[in-house]
Amino acid sequence: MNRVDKLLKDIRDLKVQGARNVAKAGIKAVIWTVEDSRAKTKEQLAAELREARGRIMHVRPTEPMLRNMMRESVDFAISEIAGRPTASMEHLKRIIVKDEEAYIKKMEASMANIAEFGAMLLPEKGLVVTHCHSSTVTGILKRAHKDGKKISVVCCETRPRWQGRITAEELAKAGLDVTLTVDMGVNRFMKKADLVLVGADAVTVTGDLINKVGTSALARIARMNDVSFYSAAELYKYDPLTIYGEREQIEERDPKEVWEKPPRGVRVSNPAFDATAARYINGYITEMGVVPPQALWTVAMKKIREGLE
Ligand code: RUB
Repeated sequence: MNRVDKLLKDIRDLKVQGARNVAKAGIKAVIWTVEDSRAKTKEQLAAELREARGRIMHVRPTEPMLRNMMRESVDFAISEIAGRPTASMEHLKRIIVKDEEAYIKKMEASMANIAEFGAMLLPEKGLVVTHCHSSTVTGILKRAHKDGKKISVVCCETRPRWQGRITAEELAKAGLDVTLTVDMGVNRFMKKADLVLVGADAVTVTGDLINKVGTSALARIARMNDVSFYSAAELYKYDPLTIYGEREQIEERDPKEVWEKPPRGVRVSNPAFDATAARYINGYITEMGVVPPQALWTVAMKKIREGLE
């Protein structure tokens, strides 16, 4: 198995998890495709890039950030190939690798903005409930802690793959006050919570949020208790295809993740994500600032070349 295939397998097996990390790994897969290419001609290199993009884009189905970045960055690489007819193969490869690395740098810059806006939104002292593991959410919480805010965090354990443990460990290491709860145990903390803060895998044109399964229940419990509900989402999480009526596909994972050997007659359901209606969401914390769900697509379209232009 070559290193690109190995990386794609790691994404499928959740060794790489979370939309941003998956998108970054996608960019890395493009870089490795170029570095390992034995293409003799520029046409062959472009064809290899197109083929790799197809495989990378669909490695997990509910990841528009990965798809948006693959479309944009590989289109750009192909335009570099077409626009530099006299460049040597080696030179072209170096240029493409540099371009791809620039996408990762831009992601880091967006993350820094989100962390700043998100940290400002948090109270000086308070309780935040979160779910799953979102690098965007932990980025905000760590930034708020660094800014001197006294934030306690309740992490839902997030069955069946326990991503809540990753969040809890990361935040505890950073010095935050952390409690891990079984998923449905979150109800008892909600009355005291100041805010629910989750990540995003996809945001639709109507402002609905697709995130780790259990997020929609959390949003409803928050609303019942008058607790604000925010999602931290880089604008690449917006799926431009939803404007044409396409529904975000929800990844259904192997039932064995839930129950290795269920008894006969028991069907096991294991959706990775669920949809939270925009009406439960106070706002999305993006790199451009905090935007209401109904405005997200307009702001996102300024960033994403694909779609309405
Ligand atoms: C992860 C998950 C995260 C989002 C956002 O699901 O639902 O909340 O991907 O993460 P999984 P980030 O573990 O199945 O990938 O903010 O890091 O993009």
